[in-house]
Amino acid sequence: MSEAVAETVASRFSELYGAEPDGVWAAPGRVNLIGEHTDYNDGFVMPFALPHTAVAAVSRREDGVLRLHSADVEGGVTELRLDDLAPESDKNWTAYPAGVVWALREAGHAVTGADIHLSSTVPSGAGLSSSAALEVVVALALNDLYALGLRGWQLARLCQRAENVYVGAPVGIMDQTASACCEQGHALFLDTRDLSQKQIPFDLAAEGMRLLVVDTQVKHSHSEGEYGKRRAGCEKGAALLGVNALRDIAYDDLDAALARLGDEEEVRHLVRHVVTEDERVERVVSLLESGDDTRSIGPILVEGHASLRDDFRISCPELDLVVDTALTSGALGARMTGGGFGGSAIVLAEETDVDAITKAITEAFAAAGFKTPRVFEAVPSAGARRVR
Ligand code: GAF
Repeated sequence: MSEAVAETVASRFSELYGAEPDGVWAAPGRVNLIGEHTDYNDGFVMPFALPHTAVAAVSRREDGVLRLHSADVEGGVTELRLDDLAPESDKNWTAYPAGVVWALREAGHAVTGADIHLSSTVPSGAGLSSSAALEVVVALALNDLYALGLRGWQLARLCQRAENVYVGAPVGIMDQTASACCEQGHALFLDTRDLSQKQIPFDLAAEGMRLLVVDTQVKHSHSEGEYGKRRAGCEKGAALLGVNALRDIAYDDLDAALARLGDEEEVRHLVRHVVTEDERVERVVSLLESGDDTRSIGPILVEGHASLRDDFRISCPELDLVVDTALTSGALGARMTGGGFGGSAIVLAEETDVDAITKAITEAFAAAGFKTPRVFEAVPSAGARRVR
């Protein structure tokens, strides 16, 4: 994110609110390398931050008023009274920043108001955490302006609560933690049970590779039912198996656990995905840490896609087409990423194959009558920070 962007957001703030902002902050979207739908099962994930960010110019207020404006949404300034903020009272984009203010106050932090102007380059509805970026940038700004002293993972927990309770979307903790805690040049190995973290160096360019994000342009939303149904199914599986969370089923005990699920066919599929996905994250981490050729993670990504498609059943024809076309055009690995039901896929490829793979995917989409996909390279970028 450039100084020029911070300047533009700050000067728009001044036009809107008649004074300079107290500061400007940025928080990124993320792409998940491996570990999908494991975060609400206390499992492992491995996202990294995108260069695309939500940027917020923010000033404190002392009068119990929250004013919100976005460069990305038509309409003027929304003015809310902090005392009126109530869960699930808002179905607009403003629920994300307002939810963060609500969550901070609920947790006992004396936030007395703010003027906020937001502008984001994170594609929305693309499975790249545009909502988490909005939440985290507001949380970080208020953390600084009110000197709350909260750490990245604590901000992530508050943002997740905002999204679960205020917005009403039953998401896990991955996206907010990724936005708050990722570091440039690294993927984040996160244990979602205790939020312990390890930054894993991830520099594909040094090995002659690239990671592409292919946004299918099929929009998805987590407040709609399917995400919640998968989550409820996983919780049912844990209850039937007598564990706190599916994370507690060891990979070596998977067959025995599946046998114990009797005629719970649907739950069996969900359990198998989650337990095998955790194992895939651990395999990717140990391959990356062993210093082996990073190309060896490719087949694990492909296994992950098959599991999401066949067991978790959250892929769609567009995502499958990206993966199949990428693989037949020479990609090292590919899979859907994020919540599913649309959104984006990732493709691991030799640098020299990027153009041919991109062309093949674009042509395959045209032939299938799908919208033109948006393809870009994802470089592990910085997490949330103050930029001005
Ligand atoms: C979405 C959710 F917000 C995350 O918490 C996570 O569950 C992900 O889907 C699937 O891995 O991005």
